[in-house]
Amino acid sequence: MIRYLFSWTLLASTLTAAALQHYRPEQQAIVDTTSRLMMPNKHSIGAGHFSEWSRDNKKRFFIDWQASKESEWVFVMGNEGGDLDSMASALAWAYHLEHSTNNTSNPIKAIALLQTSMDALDLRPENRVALHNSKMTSGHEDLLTMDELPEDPENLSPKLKGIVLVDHASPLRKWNKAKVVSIMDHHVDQGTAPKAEPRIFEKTASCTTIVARQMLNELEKLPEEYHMPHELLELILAAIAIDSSGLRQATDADIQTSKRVLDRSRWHKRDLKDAMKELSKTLKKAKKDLDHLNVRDLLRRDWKGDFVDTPSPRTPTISLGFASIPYSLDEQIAKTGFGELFHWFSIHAAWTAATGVDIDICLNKYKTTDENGKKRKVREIVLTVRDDLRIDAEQADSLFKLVFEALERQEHLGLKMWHRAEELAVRQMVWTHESGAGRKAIRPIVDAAVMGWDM
Ligand SMILES: [Mn+2]
Repeated sequence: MIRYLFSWTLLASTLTAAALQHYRPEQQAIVDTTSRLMMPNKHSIGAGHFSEWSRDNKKRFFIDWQASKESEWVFVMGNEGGDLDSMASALAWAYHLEHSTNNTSNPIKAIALLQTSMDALDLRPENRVALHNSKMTSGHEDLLTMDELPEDPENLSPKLKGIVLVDHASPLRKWNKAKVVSIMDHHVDQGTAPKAEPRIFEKTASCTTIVARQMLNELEKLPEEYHMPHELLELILAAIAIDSSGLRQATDADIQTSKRVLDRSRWHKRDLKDAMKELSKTLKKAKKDLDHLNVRDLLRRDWKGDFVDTPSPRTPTISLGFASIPYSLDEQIAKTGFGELFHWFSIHAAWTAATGVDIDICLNKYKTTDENGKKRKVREIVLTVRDDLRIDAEQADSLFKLVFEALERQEHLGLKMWHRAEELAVRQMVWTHESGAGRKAIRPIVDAAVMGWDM
């Protein structure tokens, strides 16, 4: 059965070490050397066909980059949250692009890019379990991550043949200059790249469903099918299973596609719903196993951010970040070295400084039981604004006030002051609420406020 893999390895990034010197981490997911997850240990090379392809694919990309042939490559990228859906979608489509065009007059070189740093992948234990089950190399060395890019995305993007977006609707600002050749997504269509092909938006539980269905449709039309490794099929099933809670919250497309994938996998004799339920149970259990993570890890684990344009002539773009953390602020404070409020805010400030974020919002959630024994789901919003990156103290004060008021105006959120709010410093605020609104709801409110900021 499924086992955890406790064998970590440090990335021996000899191929990219020189290039990384020219790399500007402040615009990127940062190269984090502090994570205690990166313990050097026994190296375990992936045994599967899929791992072999993935490693060879990455090697070929670095060799081509060194020879200034990056223009031959298509990047297939998921969103920067780097969850299992983004990872499986990107890997599946890159594999498909290469293999389906292999024996044609127009072979495509395609590589999956995971938009997190390599060690951030370990902050998602469910990804670790799924990759291990798919016999991938430990430490994710088969996969290309942001901290391994030999060039800044701003410079690299116009040189690439193109990018394929999976599991997000429009590219992050730093990829703006790349040609978007295809989009497959289950978020809201933002009208990006109207001529992309394929260009599919559909409300499925998992984006991997859309990618796998397209892949199988095209595969079945080929004069001769290429080899579809069972490790990839199982990775696809894992992504769909976790996003659909074992097909309990699935669309018809999720169900039909996972059936097609299952039929080609080693589990073809198993009942679809049983297999998916079991997968989901194992992965969800792994996903909850976060108690070993420190505050910095929790801040990085599920973080999404980008630049937002403002009408301000002085500061036309602001960097905005959103973390989702499944612990209360009190629990997080208890995890800090000193176990005190000041230490949480200093760890947080070190993270936003390193990431170059002007406004950072942490969305915490936790469960509690009230005096009547009733379970309640509580959420917190932590708002902070820095005055030492793109904006000065006066601008930061006005930006803080603007976002503060924009959030407090949302009566449906029912924001209440956090019980220790009076201990907070300037440009720090914490609220609690039980409205159920998560990042999908909060982010547009903050984005809209910042887009109207002019100072
Ligand atoms: Mn998704």
